[in-house]
Amino acid sequence: MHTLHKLVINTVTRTKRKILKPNIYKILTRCRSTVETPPRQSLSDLAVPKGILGQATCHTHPHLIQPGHLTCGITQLEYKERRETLVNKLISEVENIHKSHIIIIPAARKQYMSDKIPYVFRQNSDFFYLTGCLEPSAVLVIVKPSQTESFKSILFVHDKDAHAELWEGPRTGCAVAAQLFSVDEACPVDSFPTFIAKTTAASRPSIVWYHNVEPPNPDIHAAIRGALRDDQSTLHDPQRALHFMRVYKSPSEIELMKETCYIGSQSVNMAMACTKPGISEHTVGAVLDYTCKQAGAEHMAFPPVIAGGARATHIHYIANNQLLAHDEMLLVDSGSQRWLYNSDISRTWPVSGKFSKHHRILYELVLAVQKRLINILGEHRPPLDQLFDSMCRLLGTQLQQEGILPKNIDGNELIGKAYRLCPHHVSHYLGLDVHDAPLVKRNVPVAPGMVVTVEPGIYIRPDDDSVPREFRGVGIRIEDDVLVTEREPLVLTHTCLKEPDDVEALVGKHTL
Ligand SMILES: [Mn+2]
Repeated sequence: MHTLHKLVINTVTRTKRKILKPNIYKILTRCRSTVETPPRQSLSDLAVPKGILGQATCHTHPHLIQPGHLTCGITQLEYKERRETLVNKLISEVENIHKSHIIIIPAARKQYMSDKIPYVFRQNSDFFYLTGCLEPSAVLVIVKPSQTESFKSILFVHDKDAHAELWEGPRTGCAVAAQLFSVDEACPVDSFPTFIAKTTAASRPSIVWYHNVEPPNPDIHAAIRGALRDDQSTLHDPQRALHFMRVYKSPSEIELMKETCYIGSQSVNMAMACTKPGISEHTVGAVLDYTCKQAGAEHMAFPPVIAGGARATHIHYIANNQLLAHDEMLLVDSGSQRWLYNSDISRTWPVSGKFSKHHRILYELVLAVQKRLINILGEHRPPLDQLFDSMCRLLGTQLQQEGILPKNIDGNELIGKAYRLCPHHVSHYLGLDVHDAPLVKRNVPVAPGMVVTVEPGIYIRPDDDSVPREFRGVGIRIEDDVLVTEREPLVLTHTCLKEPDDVEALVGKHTL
């Protein structure tokens, strides 16, 4: 990253210093700092065990995790408190003191691209949010007996196994997992089916909280379904309550969001700097990937859209295999994942480094709408669905002013025409998942602590004869990640260039 980072900085120094505020070193050194305030840990039994374990710890990977934290930026206590909050939320949803509650949250299992060849493992976000555990196929079970206030957290993990560890690397094992993840008990995953059958049988009548649809680990699904075959257990879904927790970011999560958004921003800036006519979309993708990883991301947040010219009118274009032509605009929708927290950024820039007259008209129009929407988000904190209505209205009016839509239409007809040119939603929640907390509907007003995207666009097909010819065959989207606060909304991706003059100053300034 150092070399690439210097290159972007030098480029910008030569052109316009103010457009990049380099503080990536701050991010990279944050975790190495020895002057960090010690994390708040009220319970003396919370401590991260030493030794080589199944995942990075503050002892083995001090360059990644601060002392006393379980995962980067998050303490054992915060994970413990999340489990407590979840239990209290679920119990208040279905108040019945005569019933026991059993909450089952499985980890993701490994996915394979072909025989024994795994994809990069991605933990299930709900499970990670409650445990900080990165182990595949683990299971969190929380048991709260009827008539009692207290509950017990049990984590099922893979126990130590010399042969398996020879192939796959060290495991945390049951003896250490309880301490590491600050749960009451850790048991081998193999014992989960028997445990769940016995526990449900002994807890009747019980309420079992388990996400039954699209289970993250189908291997244990049958065991859970089997345990529920009596008529004294009722199945409920814990996901809605969990998503209502996850949608509000804690102060430590906000720091992690700032960091991933900064990394994502710098990678898109670098992609701009490397763009030249004749290079392929795939090469731009390699720059994004490299820059994200060098800056501390595990990988990109999703397969990026890197679409030159009319290809940008296909919203989910990810073939990314065409060469970029001099007269095209390039739309990039990309993001980084750092410690499972995602950024999601879209920018559109001219391949040549200079906007054509008509491309600039469209670009400035989308940018004006995007900035207005960010203001609306702060001024009114509307539900995201309402922000979408605002986008359609604003786009319609602006397109009319530029003579792109006919002047003689208004109201719903105008909004309808604008919607046809921007057929996707203007916003989604962002966090551990790119489309975060999907069970929180977009009809609830946004509130401080939420991170949302603001991403208006216009997509004009080459054969769209309802639009003047000179505007056809282009897709433009500008997307920032915004933290809703008590005051002004905070644009977490503010270091990613979007002013047209700044963009022109950066595009093509770095030779690969
Ligand atoms: Mn998005």
